[in-house]
Amino acid sequence: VRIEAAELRIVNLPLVTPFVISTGTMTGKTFPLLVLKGEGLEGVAEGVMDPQPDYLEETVPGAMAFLREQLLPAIIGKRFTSPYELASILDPWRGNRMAKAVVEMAFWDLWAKSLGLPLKAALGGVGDNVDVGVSLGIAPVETTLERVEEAVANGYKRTKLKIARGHDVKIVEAVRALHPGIKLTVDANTDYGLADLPVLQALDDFALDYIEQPLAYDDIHDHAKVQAALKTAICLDESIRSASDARKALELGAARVINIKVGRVGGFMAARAIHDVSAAFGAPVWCGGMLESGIGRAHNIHLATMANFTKPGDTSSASRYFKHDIINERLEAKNGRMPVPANGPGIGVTLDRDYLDTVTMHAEEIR
Ligand code: OSB
Ligand code: MG
Repeated sequence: VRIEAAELRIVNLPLVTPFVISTGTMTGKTFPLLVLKGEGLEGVAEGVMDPQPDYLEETVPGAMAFLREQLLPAIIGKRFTSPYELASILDPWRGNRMAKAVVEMAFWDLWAKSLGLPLKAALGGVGDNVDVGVSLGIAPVETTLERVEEAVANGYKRTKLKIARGHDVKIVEAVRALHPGIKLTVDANTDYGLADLPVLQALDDFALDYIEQPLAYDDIHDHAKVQAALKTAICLDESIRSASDARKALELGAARVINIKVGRVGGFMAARAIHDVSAAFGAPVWCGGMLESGIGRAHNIHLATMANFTKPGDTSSASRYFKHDIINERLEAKNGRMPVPANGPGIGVTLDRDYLDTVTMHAEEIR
């Protein structure tokens, strides 16, 4: 496909409820939206960077400048016969994985559409739906218990509790007391250090499926020390940027489970490589989320159809986050299973351009 032009926007969607994690509170979701145009088709993707660098280093303003001034001009007007060819432009550049992922993911959508294939087929995934769970933000015990009750009643296959120092053992204990049998996990988003090992060891007694990202976003080594001191598996999210990171983490015993976010690792080529190296180590993976709109959510669901995504992902119903989505389709899970969107080839969802215009903060055309 020849990429003829790009439409680049900043979108802001209000969240139904504020989402609180150890690094801060989100009341809305602000993200770059990219449409790549070529041969009468459109490939769409969104970026997962935050306005401020509080999850990883990349930011919305930084990504917008890089996309506008360097990345998009480097690919517009060129023909790429597959994502492998596009990688030859993206790979030599260091870092900026979230910005590269927006372009790479939009190209996969465009390419799959040019082949008339659903994205999952282009990726090598199978199936019409994927297992999903919920991610519950930090909240008082009573609120959390209500949210867990609701998630369980809706049939979600796993409940993930966000934790932070001082908001950990008590909350897990309260949830476990009422729900002894559910698949339960916690996500610290990097809030702990090696000195907090006793707290992590206290969490070891609650039959958690895994403890996600207890230590620093740029650490692998110290996670190996913590993993050696726990029965519970560690799952790495922020620390895994590439297949090489995954290989090192699994080799060192720093984790036994990997959270793959296609938007975090630079796109589907990297996501698939992490999936494959994890499978080679016998380590299950699952598909994480970043409170994406329907566009990023659709990409995530297609990714999660690959064979080694054996644990429930974070791609729960869009209505849990947004009153109104920017797509025409409704991405809603039933009994803990999220249907793979299939309204046409590629990601299988379509932009609701009228609503999109009302939530667009900024728009530009690059050619
Ligand atoms: O660590 O998985 C995370 C949301 C924002 C930033 C980081 C994370 C999350 C989530 C939300 O857990 C998952 C979702 O999209 O539902
Ligand atoms: Mg996480």
